Order: sequence, then C-alpha cells, then structure tokens
Amino acid sequence: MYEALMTEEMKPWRDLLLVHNFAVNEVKTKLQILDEEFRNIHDYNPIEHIRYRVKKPNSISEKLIRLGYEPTIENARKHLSDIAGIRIICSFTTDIYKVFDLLEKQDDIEIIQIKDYIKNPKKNGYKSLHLLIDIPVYLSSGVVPTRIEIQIRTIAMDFWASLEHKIYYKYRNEAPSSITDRLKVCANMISILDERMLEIKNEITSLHDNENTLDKHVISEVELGKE
Ligand code: 0O2
Repeated sequence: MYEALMTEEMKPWRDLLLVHNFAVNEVKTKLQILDEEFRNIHDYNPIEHIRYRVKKPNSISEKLIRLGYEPTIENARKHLSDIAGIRIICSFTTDIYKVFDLLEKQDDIEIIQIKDYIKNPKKNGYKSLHLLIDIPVYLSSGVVPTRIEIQIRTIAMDFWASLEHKIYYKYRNEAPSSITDRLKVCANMISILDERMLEIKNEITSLHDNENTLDKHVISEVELGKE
C-alpha cells in the first residue's frame, strides 16, 4: 500500500532509511544480548539504558542545509555520519570504556573514528565518548556497510548534555555568557559527581569482595572441621 503511494524520487530515501534501520537493529540486538548476559550471569551491568534513532528525511535535509550542502540523497550518504544514532547511558565512567571494549571486540563492527570527549572535554564542558562504526547489512542485493554514530556517556553527563543541546539550539550558538558560564560550572560539578559516585561504588565493591573472601574462608574452615 505504502509502496504504491511512493513516488520514484522518494524510493532512494526509503532505501537509505531502511538500511540504517537494519543497521541499528543489528547493533540493538548485540547490545540487548550484552545487557541480558550481564543482568543474568554477572552481578553487575555497565549499561543503564540505550536510545536508538534514525533521522527522518526532513532532519537529514535540515542538517545538510545547515552544513552548506544541497539536501540530496548523495550528499546525505557522503557527508552525514549520524543518520543512524545510538546513545548508550552508563552509571559510571569506567562502564563507558567497558562497553567500548565489548563493542570493539565484535568482529563485524569496524570502528571508524573515536572521539574521546571524556579524556579531552570540549571547552563548554561537554563529556562523552563518540564512536563512528560501520556494520555490514546483508541485503538480498549484497552487503551494505552502514555507518552508525554511537555516543556513550554517564547518566549525569547525559542530563547535562540534553539541557545544553536545547540551549545551543534555542540561541543558535549565541547563548549569553550568563548561561554558558553557569553551564560550565554545572559541567564541572557533574565531573566531580561522577568521580565521587565511582569512588563510592569502588568502595562498596571492595567491601563486598572482602566479605565474599571472608565467607569462602569460613566455609572452607567449616568444611575442614576447624569450627
Ligand atoms: P545534532 O543536532 O545532535 O545532530 P566535527 O566538529 O565535525 O568534528 P561532529 O560531526 O559534530 O564533529 O561530531 P561530534 O563532535 O562527534 O558530535 C556529534 C554529535 O554529538 C553532535 O551532533 C551532538 O549531538 C553531540 N555533541 C557534540 N558536541 C556537543 C556539545 O558540546 N554539547 C552537546 N549537548 N552535544 C554535543 P550535531 O550534528 O552537532 O548535532
């Protein structure tokens, strides 16, 4: 039915979005497997939650125009790396690198670019790990390597980035310094918060590990009849 309504010019857009949707679904399955494995087998899960999106044609066109290109399908293929986007939210900074390691180990994922805004935060205080990956999508007509932008950040970084992004768009990059200065202060507070939360988590983990070692000790002593 939709096929019948579709004009010839729209078909390449449909194909572009479809292949990106398939790519997102592939990575979604990979992340869901890791998420379930961690929840069921390990007693800790580095993934807090995940968001997925494929840009709509109007937002692809808007971005191309913003970048100074004609809004054509060729330009979208050539100049946009974020038609498909995945955002992985973690509790702790260490989890971000853990998730990165798990993705990097998967043979069919090719890491094209890594931008580590956590080790090298942006001037405005933005922190996040950005990856561009290529993943093969197997269509009846052949394999299509498809690009996805992955952003991995903590809950606190995500909270900050969402508000900062809205402000950036509202003021079109000309937000008053009274706002940008306060945002920078908040970014610093968020960095400290992430560090403190990690310290607490590490302390709890080492206490838990000690208790487990102690338990094992007591059990083996009981087994040996020492109690
Ligand atoms: P939108 O509207 O989200 O699509 P380049 O400067 O060309 O090297 P590029 O292509 O902007 O880098 O890639 P980068 O730096 O990895 O940023 C990709 C996306 O990350 C951005 O897409 C934003 O969504 C997000 N991002 C990057 N910097 C910031 C930041 O300072 N604050 C916030 N809140 N988000 C950021 P777009 O295309 O800029 O915007």
